[in-house]
Amino acid sequence: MKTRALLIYLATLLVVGLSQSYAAEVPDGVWVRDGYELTVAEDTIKKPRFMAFDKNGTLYVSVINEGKILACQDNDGDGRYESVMPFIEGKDPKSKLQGVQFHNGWLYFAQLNAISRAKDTNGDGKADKVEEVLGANDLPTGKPTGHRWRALMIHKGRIYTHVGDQTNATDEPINASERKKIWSFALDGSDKKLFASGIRNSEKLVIRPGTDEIWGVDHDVDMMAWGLEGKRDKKAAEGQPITDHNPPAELNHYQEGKFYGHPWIVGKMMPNLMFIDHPELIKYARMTTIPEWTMPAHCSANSLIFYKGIKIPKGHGDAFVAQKGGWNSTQKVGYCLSRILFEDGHPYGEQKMVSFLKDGKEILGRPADCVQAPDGSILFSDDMGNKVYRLKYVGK
Ligand SMILES: [Ca+2]
Ligand SMILES: [Ca+2]
Ligand SMILES: [Ca+2]
Repeated sequence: MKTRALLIYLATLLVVGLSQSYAAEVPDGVWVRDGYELTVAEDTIKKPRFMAFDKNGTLYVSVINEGKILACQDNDGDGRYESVMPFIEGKDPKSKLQGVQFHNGWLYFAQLNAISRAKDTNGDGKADKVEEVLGANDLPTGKPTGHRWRALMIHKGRIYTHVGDQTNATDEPINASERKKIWSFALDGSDKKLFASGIRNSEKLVIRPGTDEIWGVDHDVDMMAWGLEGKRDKKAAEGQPITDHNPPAELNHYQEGKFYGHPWIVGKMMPNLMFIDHPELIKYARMTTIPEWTMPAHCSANSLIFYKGIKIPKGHGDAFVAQKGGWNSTQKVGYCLSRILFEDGHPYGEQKMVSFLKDGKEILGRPADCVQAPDGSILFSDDMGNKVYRLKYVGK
């Protein structure tokens, strides 16, 4: 008996030792703001995309390429999610399973052709009740091209969704397509209403704490001045002096009935140079609501959260933005998690929190989505490095 106990003890030591020595580390060269600690929360998921927590602290992660949503548990509360189980699986990767949100005991999830909800009714950790709330016929979809990642948000009994432009910048009458717009529905899928338009690609919508305001980040157009620059050689810095710096990525406050400029007006009321001769350019400019904040061109601001609580000093009400970094700049831009500082409901500054750009050249990660964990830390997914990171304030 004694020997057996000793063997079990030794085996446990070995397993603990091995799991510790194999625990993934933050790559050398990742920059983290002073006062914060960056650790790896999860490193077994291939291309983790969007994330949501339920009330018990289970983290759900969508994996587009595998058509799955994984349920992750941090059983000992150390910030590392050691248990990863499929909650939903078998969805077509082409359906772009992305947006997830927990609401009223259900995990809602968005695909290009559906918004559904799922529940685990027998406690085995897997969804066994899955219902389609909205199908392809109800949803704004259009051609399966372009920016196909469906945003999903539920707020005050309404489902909000958006699908981006079917091309880089589609010049068509505003009402010609249901894309480039935010729509809302009742929770049972009825009562479809147009909410806002002129939006290129806002993959996540969020509510600003203490309000009913809907906010989102919008990727703006690529190749904007290529027609003037006369070159498509993105390796030659002199080839795109305008396109490298324009147009900015946007943080928008989306309001009912408003138009946000795309594709004709970009950033803070600047004409999209592709449409400089468009007969209705000024009409569209007069209609446009400009962003509340802009971020560097081609940073690919992909997702955001508003921070709630006190675990990050003065963090309550600030936005954190996952910037994936884009292809259309000769310089590397983005590849970071940034914080947009708010006062009286409006942004006034931006700080880099984590940067995955080493020496301005080497890309060590691409933040895709961010969420606030129940313990007040921020988790963000990196779908290039196959990790979920955890950023925690540790300063005094
Ligand atoms: Ca753990
Ligand atoms: Ca189940
Ligand atoms: Ca805009």
